[in-house]
Amino acid sequence: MSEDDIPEPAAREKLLRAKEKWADEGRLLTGRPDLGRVNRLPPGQRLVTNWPVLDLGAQPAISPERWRLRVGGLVDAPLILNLEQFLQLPQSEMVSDIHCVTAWSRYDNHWQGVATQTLLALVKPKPEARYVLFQSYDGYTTNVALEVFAADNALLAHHWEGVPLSREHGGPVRVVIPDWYFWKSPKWVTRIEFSAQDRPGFWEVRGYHNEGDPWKEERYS
Ligand SMILES: Nc1nc2c(c(=O)[nH]1)N[C@H]1C(S)=C(S)[C@@H](COP(=O)(O)O)O[C@H]1N2
Ligand SMILES: [Mo]
Repeated sequence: MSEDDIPEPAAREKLLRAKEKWADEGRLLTGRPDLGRVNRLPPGQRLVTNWPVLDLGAQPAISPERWRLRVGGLVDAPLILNLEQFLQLPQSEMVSDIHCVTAWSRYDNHWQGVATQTLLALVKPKPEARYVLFQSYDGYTTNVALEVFAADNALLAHHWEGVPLSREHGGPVRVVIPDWYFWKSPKWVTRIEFSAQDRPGFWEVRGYHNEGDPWKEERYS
């Protein structure tokens, strides 16, 4: 697929309708949240060992030369980085589980990238900044509260299992916020904006929960 390819409007509409229907019907809800995180596998999830690909159908081809990260909004020091500059920031390695709202989970993913805490120390959010909105090269957006962004297991990843993150999984750089369902982890991320007001993202305006804690089954709003 070239970077200019967009999914057939009909196919994309079908996907959106199907997902909105899930939200309407409350599909996959067990009604038995695991608030104490007694189980490693959250309620209603099943374990997979492959890594499914989920997106809106367009996987933008962002060459390393073309990729940019813009961080702005309510911060003291907004920044624009190219990939080379991004790779020169202090690097972190993390291991975490993935929980997708479509009910698959994948354990022990090894990530390399830049911790969100590293980024926060650089851009210095203003005291009024309470929310974060991510924007991606495919037009996808998603929102999290600042404290969720700042979790010590959250990062902007460029390697998975020792290899560069593939295009289908969001390379060159995607966000990983393992405490929440994976729709809160944008692929092909290019913009991070801090604000005083929360702004719901792509799935959040289509019936998905504004937060997304898998142990609380925060699948739909
Ligand atoms: N840019 C972008 N990021 C995205 C999506 C998307 O459509 N576009 N889909 C989200 C959803 S719903 C899921 S489950 C995960 C899937 O990531 P994966 O394809 O690497 O498994 O990406 C999330 N991030
Ligand atoms: Mo998802």
